[in-house]
This record gives sequence, structure tokens and C-alpha cells, in this order.
Amino acid sequence: MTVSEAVSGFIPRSYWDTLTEKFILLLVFSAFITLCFGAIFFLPDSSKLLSGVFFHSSAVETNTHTGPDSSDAGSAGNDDRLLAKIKKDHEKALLEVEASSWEYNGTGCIILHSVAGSRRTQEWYREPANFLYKTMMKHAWDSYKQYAWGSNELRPVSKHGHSSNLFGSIKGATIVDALDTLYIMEMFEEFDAATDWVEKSLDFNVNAEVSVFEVNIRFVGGLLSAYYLSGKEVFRRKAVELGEKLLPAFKTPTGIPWALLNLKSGIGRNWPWASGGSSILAEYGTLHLEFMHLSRLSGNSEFAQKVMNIRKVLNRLEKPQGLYPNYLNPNSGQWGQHHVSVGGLGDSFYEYLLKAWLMSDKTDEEGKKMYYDALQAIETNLMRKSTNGLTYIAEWKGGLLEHKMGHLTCFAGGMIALGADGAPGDKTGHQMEQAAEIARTCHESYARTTLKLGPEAFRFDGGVEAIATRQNEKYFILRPEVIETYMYMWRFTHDPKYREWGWEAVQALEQHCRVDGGYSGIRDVYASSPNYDDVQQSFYLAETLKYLYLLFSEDDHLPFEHWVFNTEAHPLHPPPPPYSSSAFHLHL
Ligand code: DMJ
Repeated sequence: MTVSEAVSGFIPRSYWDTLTEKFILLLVFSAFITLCFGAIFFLPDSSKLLSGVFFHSSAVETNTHTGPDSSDAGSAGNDDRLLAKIKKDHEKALLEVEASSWEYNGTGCIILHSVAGSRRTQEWYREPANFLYKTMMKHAWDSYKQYAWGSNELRPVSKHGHSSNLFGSIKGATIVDALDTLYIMEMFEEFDAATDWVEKSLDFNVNAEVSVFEVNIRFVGGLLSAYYLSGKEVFRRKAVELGEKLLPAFKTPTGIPWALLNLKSGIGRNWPWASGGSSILAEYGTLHLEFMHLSRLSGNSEFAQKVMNIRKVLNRLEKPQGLYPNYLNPNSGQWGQHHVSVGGLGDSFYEYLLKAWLMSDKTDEEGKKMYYDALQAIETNLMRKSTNGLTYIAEWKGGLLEHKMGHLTCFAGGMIALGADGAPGDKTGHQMEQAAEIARTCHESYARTTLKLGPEAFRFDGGVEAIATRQNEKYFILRPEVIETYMYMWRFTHDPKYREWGWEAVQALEQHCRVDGGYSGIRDVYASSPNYDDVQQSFYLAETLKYLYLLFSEDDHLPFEHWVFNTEAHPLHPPPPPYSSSAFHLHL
């Protein structure tokens, strides 16, 4: 007889059984506790996890309530599951760290800096393209919808609508400008609401004066790309209707259009400040793409004829040093002041020469020649290198250089990269280098500010480089050009620095421009904290956020072989081949 048998003879069987069960349960429980604490202390960033255990208890609590898992706590399989669970919760906690502790590693992952200072790479959830639409575009759009629906733009600080006189009394600039961005980001619910507004409320029958250029690039361009993306007839119809209303602007002795047009009376005029009543190069020279598309989509060749005539006028004129002055008198057909700029007043004219050629499946030889000749003249006369090696594009005033570069000029990096492939005389590599150098300079203009957002213009004189020196050049109005260049450079080189730079801009926008009611421009990027201008520009949704999204997307998302972006970042679809039979080659 064993001791246990002897003892069991004095102790009732049920009591003995209960004791054994309790002992086993105690053992299992101790093993479970040891395992939990062992796991906690062996995992990285245990301080963060401990706070999760002690203050949220999510890992432990969940585990004790999951039936089979807890009854099997001692098994090897459960060890793995438990560890996996703890690790998962730990990573979830890490994802809650502040935006300021993120870093983009340029390859599609975000590195999160944990409280303990270690680095972990997350391949999911806060992937940048997702962040762009789920967080930024959503906030910009929802705020506009909530506080300024139907107005042209949003005042995000005072939370109401805003309209500049560029659009006369046409309404809904933000809606039309944002249509394609919503579509591209697959925000279809929002896209449908915008479409509904266009169908019911977008009205061009207004007795008001508008900027022909602004209405063309934002409204005509926005409607065209919404049509090409969605196939919805309403967009085609509205684009053609608006295009027809703009045609009277071309009623000048030369056919060079007026800058301003009353949509009801059809009476046009130029900006009172423009040299000798001139039209502006960047304005009359930035109608080409949209008008060619209007001819294609309406079957009316008049649109194409109007813009091809602009080229004829330009080609007849003598160009100083091969350069195009910003001012041209529509009555005399003569240049105004000899002021040349690849930024404001000139910029998108050059862009449209190149894109007209690309848009025509490279059959528009005239556009091609005009572009590469102009670029050569710009390189010779305007492009310079600073003492410390920063390439910039200066402004030219009657032969004298002003060593200033505008934020607007920064689009040129992207343009030169886009055209480099077709550059004549083995200049492809050279132009790619130029594009990369301009991108670097523009990045420096951001990096050298306090708020890490670029000033409206920066200078290379008086001992400074890439820094704004005048108070009225220190503002940032959510412009896209620098990011546009990063996007093109990323697509052509896949150099991760462009995504890193783009991510820096995202962080600065989030930190300094995001307000409760949307995103605002800033009056001085060198100030220690932002002073808001209280405007969420429509191009922020049309361009800045779209280019950021594309910068972090795959190359086959709107591939350059199939889409050409107008100057407001509205993607236009070239006609299917054969091009020679399309409206791009109407009898002109
Ligand atoms: C946009 O409206 C267009 O990109 C235009 O060509 C110039 N600038 C603004 C945004 O900065």
C-alpha cells in the first residue's frame, strides 16, 4: 500500500480529485503568468508594451476571454499564438505614435520611431499614398463640403466660402478642379456628389468677367479629365459649352486672345497692369491642349484653329536672343516689354509646346521645334549656377538678369525631365541632369525655411542662395510646382530622394498648413509659427495632393505614355491612333 493509497483511504475521493485539479490549475496559471511576463520583457520596446498591458490590458484581457486559447495556455501552439497576439497589439500601439515621429524611407514603407527610439518598418496601413487620400484629400474635401460647398474656394480658418475675381460669378471651382483627383483616389462617393453638383448647379450663363486662362485650365481642363476618366457625358457637354463661351476672347485684330472676358457680352480686355495693354504669354499660350481636345470632342474645328493661329503669330515674330517676352499686344501683334520668365507670366507656355507635341503622339513637329529651341535659349540666357553650385533659372529684363527664381518656375524640373527623352542632339542626359539640379535647388528653397515650405520667390544675390529676401516673397499658398517636379523625377529616375523630399513636404503641410477647417496658405515661411492666409486654393486639391499621391503610387497609375497633364494637373487622354485621322489634325 502506498502512502497516497493509505491517505486516500482516510480522505474522501471527491476531495482528493478537487485538490489535484486545483494543483494542476495553479501550475497552468503560473506557467501562463510566467509566459506573459517573459514575452513582455523579451519583446523590443517593452516599456511601450508594458504601458499597454498595465493601462489598456488589451493583450492579456483578450487572451483570458478567448475560451480554447486560455484552456490550452500551456501548449506550444498557444505560446506561439499568444506571442503573436502580444506582438500584434504591440505593433498596433506603435502605430499610434505621433505623425511627427514618422519618417519615410523612400521605398514604399514608413519608418515609425517608437518611444524607446527603435525603428520599425510598417509595410501597411500608413502607406503614403493611402495617407494622401484617406487623410489629406479627405480633410481638404470634407472641410470644403462642410463650410463652402458650391463656393469657389474655402476659407479654412474662418470656415466659409471664398471667391477670387478670376472666376467672375462662376461657382464651384474647387468641385470641378477636384473631380479627377477624387476619381483617381477612388473616392467615388465624393466624386458622385461632385458630379451631381455639376449636373444641377454648374452654370456658365453669367454676366461676369472671368480670366480666360484660369477658367480654361481649371474648369475646361477639370471637366475634360473628368470626362476622360469617368466617361460621363455631362462633363463633355459642359466643357464644350464653356469652351464656346470663351471663343469671343479671340476677337482681336491678331487673334491673340484677351486675358479677361465677359461671358455674357463677349467683350474682352487685358489686365490694366500689363505692359501697353498686352496679353500675357502664359495665358494665351496655355489654351492649346484644352482647345485641341474641345475640337476633338465637339467636332468643331474652330477651337483648334484659334490656338494654331496663336502659333502662327508667334512664329512670325522676331525673338530677342530666341526668347519669348511675356507681353504681346493683341492689336499690333508686337511684343510689349522685353521681360522673360519661366515662372509667372511665362511658365505654362513652354509646358504646352512640349505637351502639344507629346499629345499628338509626337507628330506635332512645329510644337516640338518651338519647345526645344525655346529651352536652348533659356539655358543660354537664363539658367545659371550659384557660387555654391545651385542651378537656377533667373528672370530676364531687357537683357539684364534678375537673379530670382519663383516657386512657379520650379515646375520646370518636371517639364525638362518629361522632354529629355526627345531632346535633339544627344542632349537627353544633359537635360535630365538639368532637371535634377532644378529639383535640388527647389528642394533647398524649402529646406532653408523655418517651416520647411517654399517661399513664393527666392534669390541668388546679396550673399544669399535659394532664400527669399523680400517680405512680399515669403508666402506659401499651397502651390504644387515643387512636388510636381519631384513626381516627374521619381517616375524617370526612381531615386528615393524624391519620395523622401515629397514626404518632408507632406509632414510640413500637416504640421503647419492643416487647420481644423481644411488647409491654409502661410504668410511667412521663415516665421517660427504659421500666420494663415485663410485660403484653401482649388489647385491644392487639383494639383498638390494629386502629384503627391502619384509620387507615392505605382508608375502604371496614369502612365505618361497614355496621359498628358494640363497645367492644372488634369490628365488628358490622347486620342487613339491613328492620330492623323483624329481631330488633332483637323483641316486648319
Ligand atoms: C496653377 O493654377 C497652375 O499650375 C498654373 O499653371 C500656375 N500656377 C497655379 C498653381 O500654383
